[in-house]
Formats: sequence, C-alpha cells, structure tokens
Amino acid sequence: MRMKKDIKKKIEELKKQIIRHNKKYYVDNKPEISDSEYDGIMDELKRLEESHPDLMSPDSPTQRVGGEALKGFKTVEHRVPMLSMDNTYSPEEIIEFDERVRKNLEVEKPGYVVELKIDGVSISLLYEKGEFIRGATRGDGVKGDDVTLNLKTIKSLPLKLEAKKGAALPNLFEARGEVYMPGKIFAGINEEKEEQGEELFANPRNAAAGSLKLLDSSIVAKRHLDMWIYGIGYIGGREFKAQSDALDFLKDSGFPVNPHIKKCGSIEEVIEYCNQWQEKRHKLEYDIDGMVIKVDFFSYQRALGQTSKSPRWMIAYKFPAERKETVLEDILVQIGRTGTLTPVAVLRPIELAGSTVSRASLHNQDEIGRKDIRIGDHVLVEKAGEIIPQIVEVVKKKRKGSEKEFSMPKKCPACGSAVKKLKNEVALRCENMSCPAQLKERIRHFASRDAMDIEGMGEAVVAQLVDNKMIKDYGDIYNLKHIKVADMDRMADKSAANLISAIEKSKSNALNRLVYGLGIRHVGVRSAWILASRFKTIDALAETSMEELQGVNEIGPVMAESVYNFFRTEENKKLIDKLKRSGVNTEEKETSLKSKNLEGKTFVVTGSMEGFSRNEMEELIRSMGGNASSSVSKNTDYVIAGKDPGSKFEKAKQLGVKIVSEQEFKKLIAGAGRDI
Ligand code: 3B8
Repeated sequence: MRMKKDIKKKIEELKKQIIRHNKKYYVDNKPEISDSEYDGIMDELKRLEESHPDLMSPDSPTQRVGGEALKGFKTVEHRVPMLSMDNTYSPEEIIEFDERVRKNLEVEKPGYVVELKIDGVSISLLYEKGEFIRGATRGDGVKGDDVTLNLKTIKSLPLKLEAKKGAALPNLFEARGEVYMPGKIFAGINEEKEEQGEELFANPRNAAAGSLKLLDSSIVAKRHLDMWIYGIGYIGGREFKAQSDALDFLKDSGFPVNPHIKKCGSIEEVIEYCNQWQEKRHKLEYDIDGMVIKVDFFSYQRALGQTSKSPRWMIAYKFPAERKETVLEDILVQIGRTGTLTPVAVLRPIELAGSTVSRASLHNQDEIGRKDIRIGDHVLVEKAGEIIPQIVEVVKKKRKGSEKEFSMPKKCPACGSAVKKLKNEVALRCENMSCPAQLKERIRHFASRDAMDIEGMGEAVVAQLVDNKMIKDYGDIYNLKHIKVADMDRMADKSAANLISAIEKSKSNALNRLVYGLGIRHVGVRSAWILASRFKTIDALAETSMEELQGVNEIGPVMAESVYNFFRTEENKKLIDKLKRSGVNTEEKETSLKSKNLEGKTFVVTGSMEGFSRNEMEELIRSMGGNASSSVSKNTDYVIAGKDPGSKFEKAKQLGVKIVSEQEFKKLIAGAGRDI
C-alpha cells in the first residue's frame, strides 16, 4: 500500500495539474490536453479523495464543479437588483439634475453626498449574522457570478463584521462596492506579462475584472486586488436616515470606505468638488473615471425612485478621458534584462495627466500590426492606471502617405545575434547571455534602489563600464578600482571615490537585497524577502530542492522552477562564487533573528506605501513582534502614513500619536536588523 505521505503528494500534484489546465482552457483559451485526458486526471483525483476523505480539502477542483464539467462560476441572484448609474460628461447636466431633484422633491436644498467614481468592478457582499458568506459580481444586475473565493483574497474584505457597542449585527446584510487593481500592481503585472510574451491587460479595470474571473483563487491572491465599499444593498431590521449615515455604519463595521467622500449643501459646492478631483485624480493610487453624486436622505431617494435601469436620485459625472494627440517620431527596440525585445514609441513630448510623456511601449509586433501604427503617424495617447502611457489609436485621417511601416529586427540591435520567437510567446528574445544590452540591464537592476542600492551606478555609468569592458557581469562590480573608475568620461575624482565607497558599503547589505538583485525571473522584492527569510543563506537557497521551494508559502510553481533553474546554470554558479569571494554578504544577518524591537508596540498603517501594500506592511509588523491594528486610539504607538493617508492620519494628529513616514519606518526596522 502506498504511504499516506505519497498519496497526499499525488493529490497535490493532480490538483496542480487540473488548476493549470483549467487556466489554459478557461482563461488562456489554449488547452494543452484533450478533454478525455483532462477527465482522466479529474477521475484519478476524485478516486483518491473518495478513498481518503481526510485528504480532501474544500479548495479541491473536484469540489468546485459539483460533479459536472467545470463551467466557471455559479450564478446567483441578487436580493435587490444592482442597478447602474446615469452618466454625464457635462457640468450643465449636473445643474439640470439638481433642478429636477429640487422640483420633484419641492425642496430648496436637498443635500448631496459626493463620492469618487472608482473605475473597477461592481460587487455585492452578503453577510449572515455578521459573517461573510457570499460575494458576487454585478453581472446583468439581476444575476451575477458567485466569486466568493476570489473576493476572499482581498485583504481589506472583512470576513466578520465589527459590531458597534450595544448594537446587534443584522441577520442578513448586503454591502456593495467596487473592486479595483491599484495602478502599481497593474503596472507590475503587465511588465511581467510583457516579459513573458503574454497578452497585456488594457487597463486596471480589465485587469481587476479578469482577475475576479480566474478559477484559481491562489492566482487571484497574487493580483492584490482591493476595494472600496460605497453602499448597502439590503439590511434586515435596520434603517438609516441618509447615505452619509450608511457610510459611517459601513466604516464602523470594518469596511474600507473611501476617505474622500464629501457632504455638499449645494450643487455649486458639488461641482466645485468634482472639479477639484478632476485636477487631483492623478495623485490617487487607483483609477477614478469621475464622481458620483447622490441625494443624501434616503426618504428623498425613495421619493425620487428609479427607472428600470438606474436610480433617479443619483448621477455620475464622468471626467473626459485625458487623451492627447502627438506625433510618433520613431520606434526604438529595447532589450530587457532577460533578453526580451520590446518596441518603444518615441513621441513628440506632451504633457499628460501630470507628467511629460515622450515614450510609450508598443509591446510587440502583433500590437503594432493590430493598431496599424506607422512611424510618422499622429497618435492618441492615454495613461493606463494613471501611470503607463499607451497609444490608443492612430489618427488615420492625418496620414500623408509618407509614414513608414515598422517591423521587428531579425537580429538583436545590441549584439547582432539572431533573435528567437519562443513557442507560445508573442515576444522576441535575444538569447545571447553576454549581450551587452542585457548585461547593462542586469547590472542596473543589481545596483538599483530596491536591490543592492549602489548610488552612482546610473544608466550612463553602467553603459561606460560595459562598453569599456571594465565589467562583464555584476560580480565584476566588486573588482572595480578607483583609478580605473576615475579615468572614465565625465567622472570626477570625487564621484569615483563616492562610487567605490557605495560599492563597498553594498557588500554588507541584507540577503534579501542580493536575492532580488540577482535578477531571477519572476522574483520580485517581496518574494526575494520571503526566500531570504526562509533559507537564510544563498547556499541553502541554491541547493534547495524543487519540492522544498514549492512548499514555501507564496512561492508558486513558476517562480520555484525559475529559482531552481537559476542556481543550476554554470554561469550563475560562478557569479555567486565571485560575489562571495569579493566579500558580499550572502547570509541573513544574526541580528535579524533577534529583531524583536517592535515587541509590544502597536502600529496603524494608513495610506498607500511605495514598496509594500498596507497588508504586507502589517504582516511585516506582526512578524517582528508588533501589533498591527486598523483603528487609531490612544493605545496606538505609531501611525505609519503613506500617500493619501485619510482620516486615521487626522485622528492620530488629534490624539497626539507619533506619525512616521514609510522611510522612517524602514529605518526603525533596519535598526531591528531587518532591511527592506
Ligand atoms: C446605486 C448606487 C449603482 C451605484 C450606486 O465608485 C446604483 O452607487 C453604483 F444603482 O454603481 N464606481 C459609487 C460607485 C458606483 C456606484 C455607486 N457609488 N461610488 C463607484
């Protein structure tokens, strides 16, 4: 008989296979195996689970399908239909809306609540006796998809509601809100997709919608979705006077409620507030596509009623999309750290959504073909996720006929080796490991702020070092001598000395920085940190087995494979050796094990951080012995304030709680032996 351990392993393996093939089939539309092969795997899994019910887990794909072929999500009917909103782009129509409201209600000043219009995916969350039992997408308004498991990956989603003192939790309660993907996460995912030669998400909203529809919630968890809750769909045995009271209740119950909600007494004030946000919208970490104006009192809302599609007591004011026309002057080809060739548009510079735009990635040849982009074209440019400039379309009527079609080179523009198109990828790759363009990117990555943080190793310096053959890999950085560096173009003696000392200093960096700096495919800042904490030395990481890597929490199979392969390449082995011989720290420092000086301290994190999400920050605090709380009180020791901090920040000021920035917090924990 097989050992229990072996059966468990087999079950895990079958589950992984099924999840993988589900994705290939349902998400990528590229099945790799026949239906009967798929059924064969599923049958084996069912058989094993049936004879070992203790090894069956609720997340098993056999559970999700209820015995039938996997078809995606269960549809569920909303208790109260989820309507949509009336939209307008014109401030005049907001005034007309106000006139209508006042006339119908026969009230001079009805009072409004103005909210940001989050550009995400509408969802409903159902709670029974305060416990989250089901979440669904809006769907057609009457029925939506049951995406409970995926919504549970959203860390700000309360699984249990907090009851305010004395108040009973409603028996049945439905909250409504908008799930979104923060711009930074969106940018990171697309970067990864580009590197992998996969099709990109057009914008954060599509990325959020696409992520919510994934059948494997462990992949959804990596998408770092977040949400804002804006209303109540149903509440048993309770009534509120106004939307603003409902929002307060939602906040008190533990829901994330957007801090930028404002009560306005007059329509002039409403319009003024909308205009303010039209200007400021780029400062947010998520996309908003307008403002939502709601009559505050529920009695007024009921009196105004609704059409079959949308309530009459609200209107959405949509911002005009910030698009600008410019000329595409040229197309360059960039080579990434892992050899991917990316076509990049050189644009006549324009001011767009708060910054000057002169470049936009064109992603790949297919994309250029699909949009029929030619050199010399007039193009419309927009920013996705408030960050990434994209060419939306070509202004065809401005074509003169002199525009030039572009095709990707057959040879790497940097080293001349033939480029390859890998199977199932749209991207082209230069596979020459010593291609100078790749090398420059790898070195820049190694020296970058989140990696070894070597100040002075900017683009120009790295280019010279590589072009003058002073370094052939990042290991050579540690053999640089002052005398040679000072010999470089535009390098003063003082700068050379600074660079050498920055290089020297980087030798004692924490291990996670080195792991990240190695540039292993798929390994980001956070995974590097996890790997360093888990394995403690570079040797242990290099020697670990595939099974062990896959067993590390949050390290998925793709990353595990990438890490495993990285350390088995001769070239990389030599590199690590070289780094060690130069005296670069390759071990988790002793002090980090005693890093408990957050012990007993209570932190509240507010606003958005640069390097970490709020939840990751909280995990970090807990891992170092501190408490992370969600509300500020006089027992709070520190409030860590990121960008856009909101009401907790105000409260901390009121109570005189110490407020620190993300940078100050990092220093605080660096003192505790951790470095991030
Ligand atoms: C009624 C109220 C739909 C919505 C609503 O940020 C209704 O309130 C709705 F039928 O879709 N995207 C918001 C947002 C969306 C809606 C809303 N409030 N803040 C949003």
